[in-house]
Amino acid sequence: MGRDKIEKLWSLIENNYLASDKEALQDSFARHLEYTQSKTRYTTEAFDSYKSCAHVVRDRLMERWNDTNQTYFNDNVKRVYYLSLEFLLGRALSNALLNLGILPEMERALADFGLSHTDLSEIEPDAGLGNGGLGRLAACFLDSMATLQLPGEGYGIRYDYGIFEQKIVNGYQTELPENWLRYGYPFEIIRPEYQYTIHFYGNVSQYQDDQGSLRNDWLNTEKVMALAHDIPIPGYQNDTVNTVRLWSAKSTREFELAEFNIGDYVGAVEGKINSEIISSVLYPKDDIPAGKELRLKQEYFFVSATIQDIIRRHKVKNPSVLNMPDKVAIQLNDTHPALSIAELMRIFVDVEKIGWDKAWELCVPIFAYTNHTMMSEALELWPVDLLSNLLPRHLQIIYEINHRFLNNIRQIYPNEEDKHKRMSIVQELPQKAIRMANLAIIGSHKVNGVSHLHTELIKQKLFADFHDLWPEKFTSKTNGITQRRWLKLANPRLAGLISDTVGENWITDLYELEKLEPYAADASFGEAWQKVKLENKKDLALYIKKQNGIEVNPYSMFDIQIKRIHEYKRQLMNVLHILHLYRQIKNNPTTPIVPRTFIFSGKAAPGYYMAKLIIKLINDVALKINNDPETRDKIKVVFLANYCVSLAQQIFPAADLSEQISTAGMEASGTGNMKFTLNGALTIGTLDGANIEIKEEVGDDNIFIFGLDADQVRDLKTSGYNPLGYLNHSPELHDVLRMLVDGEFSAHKEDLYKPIIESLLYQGDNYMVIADYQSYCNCQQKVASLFQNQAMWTQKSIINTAHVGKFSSDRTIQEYADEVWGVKPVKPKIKQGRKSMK
Ligand code: 26V
Repeated sequence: MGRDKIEKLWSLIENNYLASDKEALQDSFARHLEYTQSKTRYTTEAFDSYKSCAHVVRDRLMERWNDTNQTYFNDNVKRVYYLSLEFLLGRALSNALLNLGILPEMERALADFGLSHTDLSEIEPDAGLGNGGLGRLAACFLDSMATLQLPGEGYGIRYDYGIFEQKIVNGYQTELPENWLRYGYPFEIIRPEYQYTIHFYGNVSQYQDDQGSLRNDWLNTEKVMALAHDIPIPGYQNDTVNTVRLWSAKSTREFELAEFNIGDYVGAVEGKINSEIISSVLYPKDDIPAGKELRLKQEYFFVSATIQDIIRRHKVKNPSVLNMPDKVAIQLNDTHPALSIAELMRIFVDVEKIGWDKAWELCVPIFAYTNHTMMSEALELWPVDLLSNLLPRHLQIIYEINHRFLNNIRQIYPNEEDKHKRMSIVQELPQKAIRMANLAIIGSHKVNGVSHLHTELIKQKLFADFHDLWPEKFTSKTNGITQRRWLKLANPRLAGLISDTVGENWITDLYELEKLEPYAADASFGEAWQKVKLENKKDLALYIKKQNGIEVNPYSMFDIQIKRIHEYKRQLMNVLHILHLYRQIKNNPTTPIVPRTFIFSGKAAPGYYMAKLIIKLINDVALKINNDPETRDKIKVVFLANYCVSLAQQIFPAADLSEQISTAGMEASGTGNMKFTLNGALTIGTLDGANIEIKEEVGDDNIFIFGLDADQVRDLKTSGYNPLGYLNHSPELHDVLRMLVDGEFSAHKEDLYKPIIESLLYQGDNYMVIADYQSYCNCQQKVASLFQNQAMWTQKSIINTAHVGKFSSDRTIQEYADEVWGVKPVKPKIKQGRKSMK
């Protein structure tokens, strides 16, 4: 085709842009309804309107998306790739409207048709491709990278089924598959041009090449294709639109043909389905990471496609891979993508034919690793048998990395056999297995924890040997959250009040909220603040009524614990306190009590028996207390099913009290704690994770801290902790546990809660619920008395929001960019004839 003709096309495209005034949006919407959705006046459903609206928005992301990508490409900038097996993105439509700056205009456009963008937004299913904190953190980071105009791209898996849908049946959690793609996802663009072959199994053949060097070929493999789907990630009103690229598994055509040729048509189709299973389901986070081959396949599938894509992109603009560290930074979100280190080494050594030492010298500065948990049982360990079968060449490479590493440390620490064993990538006993964290640390130039305390603990405990060896590798990066989603979108009333008072700059600079401080003691501002909270609580009360059929009093204290259900997070301690209040009222119905609504929400891993029993307990307690005429006007208990990003956006704005009560030393950071603070809730919490930093920011008088700190927990454990001893000194606790033993909440099955009692009293109470119980109840008493002074409470609420600036993920990402990745902001060059947002 003639160049001039192509030029004609591109000048047509690049000199065009889509207007976003009301009429243009309406016109676009109408077109999509007819031409994309194929709808008439008789057949249009709410879903069609949602989809058309999504397409209107998607169209408007495209120009900036293309210009952003072109700019990064043309300028050959250094990029950061955030590798994560999980992205809990939540809904895209309202976020894109906000970040494109066309929310008000869209509202007006739809209002003319009797539609509202909030109603339409709620039709969108959540993209729930994650379990909890780690996956949501990845999503907040994408938002911040785009807002800071950093050339950052996410890589992940396009699971057909995200985190399971939780239904409560008879008080028990049940899990249903969450087929979020069922009706198509309008925000993804399939990229058939980016497909890679992924190899599994097979064998390694060694030979000498012409130069006499030893070479390894990985042969006779089974092959699967990885197919790219891109989702745009818009920055906040700044022209930048970054990408998260998700891989889905497709069978190879080659594979299909072979089977078809032997005439087994149905068998061929079956085989095709088998290979495509790799990207079908997100693994729920179980208490024991099972050595499941499919999970390992997912990890390698993801890693191989991603590394191939990064190298392909690099080579388009650079003569060789030798300058990769100048152009590429790779962040490993936990060890799940840590095979990347072996994969990059394999490509450097086997494919690019670079010598081992040089290859390693290139590799280490590219990678950085974030650890997200102190719990040693959650560290990934892959049995050598599994690896040698699935990825024989990678196992050899891991052995080689380990061999060289051990040689080094044997010189540095001669005669310290135990240390060598601890630091080895290979665990020998009880089963030969690969320690993914050791691989990640050895192959990275930076390793970080996600709060100050967590970083100190990994330095001094979990990875102490590595910290001794490489102290400069370790760094702390306290987590953060995006205020765009968690305040501006989730809580429009509060966002409005704040912007009316101190302006809008907080949207991109959260420290601006400090300007609220002088208003904390201002009575009329306090009233406005309180009114917002009340309205938000009324909204949530309506939702509770609709979902659970429970009437709650919006003037009661909304005391909320929403997060994964896990023993270390101690939802159980919260329940014991509720039982204590219940007992108090029952024993003496005239005791003055501050009315509270206890709200829980969260999923338990499907195989985690104790966590599921705790959900059942919460629901049983709710059933009894909510229906007891003596107590139901004072305390209510609500378990909201199916906790997810969009539900979270409805709950945080309505919170008075934030429950952050993990056993000290166990919650790496927490990010829900930050979302509560942002929305003006006061925290009751232990000195754990980022709670400590929240306390530093808001001040000791504006947070309720109780219980043992991490050192005390450790000391008590080592000196021999006996929960029974506490019980003998606390008749109140005795009474509370008695109710569980006597089956007061489980009339149908008296010993239902026996495992809970056993674990607390006779199995060592690993999470120190009993040890912290009294301190927790005392602290809750202080909370209650403060709540009686609404003016004072409100003042502290304002101060909390005013001091939350540090916990913006913009701050976190700026630190990673400066101290770990070495990437700089890049302004997209907007094509002539197009309109910039700035
Ligand atoms: C482990 C496994 C193992 C089995 C397969 C699926 C799966 C998924 C995730 C994990 C590890 C989860 C670690 C995690 O989520 N940590 C949380 O990270 C948050 C963000 O840094 C932090 O705020 C939380 O405190 C921390 O618990």
